[in-house]
Amino acid sequence: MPSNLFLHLPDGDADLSSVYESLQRLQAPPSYGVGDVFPEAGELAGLFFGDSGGDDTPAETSLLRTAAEQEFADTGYSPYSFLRDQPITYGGRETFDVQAIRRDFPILHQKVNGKDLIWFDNAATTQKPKQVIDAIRRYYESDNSNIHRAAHTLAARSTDGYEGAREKVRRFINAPSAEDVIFVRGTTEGINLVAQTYGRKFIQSGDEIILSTLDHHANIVPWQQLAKERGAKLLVIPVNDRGEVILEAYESLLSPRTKVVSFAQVNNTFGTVLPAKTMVAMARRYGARVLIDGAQSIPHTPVDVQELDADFFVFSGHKIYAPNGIGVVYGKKELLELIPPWQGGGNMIRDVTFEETTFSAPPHKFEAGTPNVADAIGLGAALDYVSRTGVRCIEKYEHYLTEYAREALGRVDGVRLVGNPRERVSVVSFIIQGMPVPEVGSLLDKEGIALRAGHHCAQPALRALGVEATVRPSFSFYNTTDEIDRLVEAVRRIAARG
Ligand code: C6P
Repeated sequence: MPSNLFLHLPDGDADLSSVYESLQRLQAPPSYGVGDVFPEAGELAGLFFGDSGGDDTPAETSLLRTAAEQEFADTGYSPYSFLRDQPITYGGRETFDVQAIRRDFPILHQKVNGKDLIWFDNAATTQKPKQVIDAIRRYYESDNSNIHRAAHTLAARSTDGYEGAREKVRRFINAPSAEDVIFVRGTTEGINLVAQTYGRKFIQSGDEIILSTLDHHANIVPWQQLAKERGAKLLVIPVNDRGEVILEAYESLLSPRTKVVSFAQVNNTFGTVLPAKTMVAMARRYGARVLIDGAQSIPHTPVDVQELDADFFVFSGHKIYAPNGIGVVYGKKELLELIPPWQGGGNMIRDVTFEETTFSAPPHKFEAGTPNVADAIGLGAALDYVSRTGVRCIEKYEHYLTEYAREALGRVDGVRLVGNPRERVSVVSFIIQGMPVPEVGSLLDKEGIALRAGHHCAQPALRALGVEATVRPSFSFYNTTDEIDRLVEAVRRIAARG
């Protein structure tokens, strides 16, 4: 049973010291302590004071909630907990109500193969709330125009929408300036951009680039291509049997020859959360530049690029409830100014003659041609949606779902969980003894359950744990334990046949 209890603060400026004092006064069960304060972007702040991941009873959780409700009765702050998937109401207001969230996602409400659709393929892509769909429709119905160039009203509206979305991204990842945020098609394009600009300019023969065994192919192939072209060497951080990077081995790979370290903050096959901040600090000691692939971290954990201190942070919009075809490269200003443009064309120049071109300042220097305005606006709407829901709340709820699924799947005869990282999020990988992975995927599809069954574009990671493929349910905050129960039942039936 989950034990997480939160406090929704109605605005980000709440007097947190008085909240702390009130929490200290609570007659909480001994297993609870006051945790950290998590001011969220936008209107929500959250305060977590549960025993994360513990196995406290519902009675204990309910006791604490009642105490919290009394303590905060006059403040307007709303304590709530994740007790199964029941909506928790406080002061007549529902707080984290998964059913209300689900109503925002039209695609979830359909039958597939005669069964209610269960979308457990969130690591591949997330579904879109109507707020995002509406933002895109509104844009095409009333504002569509090319940007930055024309004097007319629609161009001004489109430009404002596009640049407004850039500011929303800046706020979401806490970049120092919107000028540090470049729009691209997605993570893959973002990593290629950095490899082809920073990499081509600064990587020399004999230099070393460090990657992790847990990386997606998108963070392997571009660096491999660059290394071949420049005569550089790729070194790979190994993993242990749990599917965690071995930090001592990473330390021993680092040297003055290390020019770039690039790794996924969250792995897409086992859900491993890497100690990104520590890994960046370790690379810094050797003067290496660091790229963090945030494709799987951005939807599940708060990201603060200044705290991480990475030189580049890239992610895809479609993994965080935004449309396909839009993504982000954050880069430190001094680097973006130093590195050459990637592609040439309109929208990125100051002046062009047939002899010479001078380029715009970042970020426009990296955005040649007509950009994907509508989907950038959709990304802004998605980040608004996630911020309103509360990144910390999402993280805690998804952690709960992941642990619930791991525990239940692990108890099914014939199921072997693959990977057991101690810090993990959203993903469970498993195989069923004697059953080919693709067949399990097809059988689950017949039950209306969509998930990925294969190598997940992370073959080295899977091979390091001795398998070629797994079945991979991956969770979002619109999923429920009832859906997980249905998956587990289906897996039980399949395993019994195999
Ligand atoms: N992983 C998955 O099912 P793009 O395709 O550019 O949006 O994202 C690529 C990518 C990069 N890094 C990581 C860690 C990823 O997980 C992904 C995409 C999907 O796991 C599709 S293969």
